[in-house]
Amino acid sequence: MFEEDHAPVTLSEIYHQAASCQRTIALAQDRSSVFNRFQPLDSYTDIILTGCGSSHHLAICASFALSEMLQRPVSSVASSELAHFPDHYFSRNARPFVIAISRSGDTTEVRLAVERLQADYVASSIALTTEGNEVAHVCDAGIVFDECVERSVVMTHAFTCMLVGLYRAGDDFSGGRRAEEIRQLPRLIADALLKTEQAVRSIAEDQSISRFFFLGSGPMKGLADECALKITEMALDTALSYRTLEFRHGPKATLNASDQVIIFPVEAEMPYIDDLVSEIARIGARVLVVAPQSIKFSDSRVSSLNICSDDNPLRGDNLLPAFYAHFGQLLAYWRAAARDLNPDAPRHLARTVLLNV
Ligand code: F1P
Repeated sequence: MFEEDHAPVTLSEIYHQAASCQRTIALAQDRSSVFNRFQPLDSYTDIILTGCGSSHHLAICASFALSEMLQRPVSSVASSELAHFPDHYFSRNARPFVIAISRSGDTTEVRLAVERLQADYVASSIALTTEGNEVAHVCDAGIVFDECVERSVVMTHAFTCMLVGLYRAGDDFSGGRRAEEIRQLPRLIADALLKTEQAVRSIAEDQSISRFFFLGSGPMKGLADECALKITEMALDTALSYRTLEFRHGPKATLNASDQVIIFPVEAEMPYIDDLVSEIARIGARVLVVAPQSIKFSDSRVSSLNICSDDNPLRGDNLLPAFYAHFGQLLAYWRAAARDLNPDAPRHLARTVLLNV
């Protein structure tokens, strides 16, 4: 039986993310010397981020910010895919730079992916972890984000910190053009946490909602995936994630009036959001559009949430996932609480997932 007072770990880590992220930014200068060992980045044919679960999701988000900052394609692939199908992702003469992400630092598939890419492509690699040593041990260099070591089973503030650490590294490589925006992230998050909690609790506690759909494209797909994973892990509820417009290509067929759809729109798709939400509302499902500006919708089943307390200083979509990460964490936490589940102890889950190899 869940009792709020007895399950403080996950919630306190969620609430700690503004402070730990502030620390990530303070430490970024020292950490950039580790990234600088891999200069010049032009010597690599590919830059690829990899991880499992939440680490994979933050890799998806980061890959879009890094592509923009480095002005070249940066991709992200789940570690189990890279370990087992590397030639699908690289040409024969590739020389990749691999950024291997793992909160625990010990996840087997992440280590296997790095080892495979070293063996097949003489890949260079850096490990981003918060503790552990299996992944760092096989990489050429490592950065330990010890400001966000977690006791919770599910990843929360480590997601935000490692993502912000990657934003800073990418921005340092490209002349610091977005440093001021990144510097504002901890304040934005600190200002938003309570507002977000108030907004998500009514949804979390609404027992008439049977399923959650999270929609996002580009950098927001990693965020949508992460929100769905948080609900799945903490609240053991059905939560699915789709690319925003892909939702209309099939998944929409299953929609019911008891579903809650949450959309993180990107600028490029704003012209289509009105039609999409009307289509969903016509079926009877509820829609929440989370955006950095308030949007008015005529249908009472559609609402928008702007968690930014004043003018949004973040340009474009690419830095928003770190700002929004706490949304899914708080929604999942309070959904678990509403279902009498202890978010600190999700069933069948371990903090570190290992394979017998
Ligand atoms: C991340 C991960 C989490 C998941 C679970 C097991 O692994 O898969 O996403 O919530 O707790 O671990 P890592 O970041 O430690 O490699």
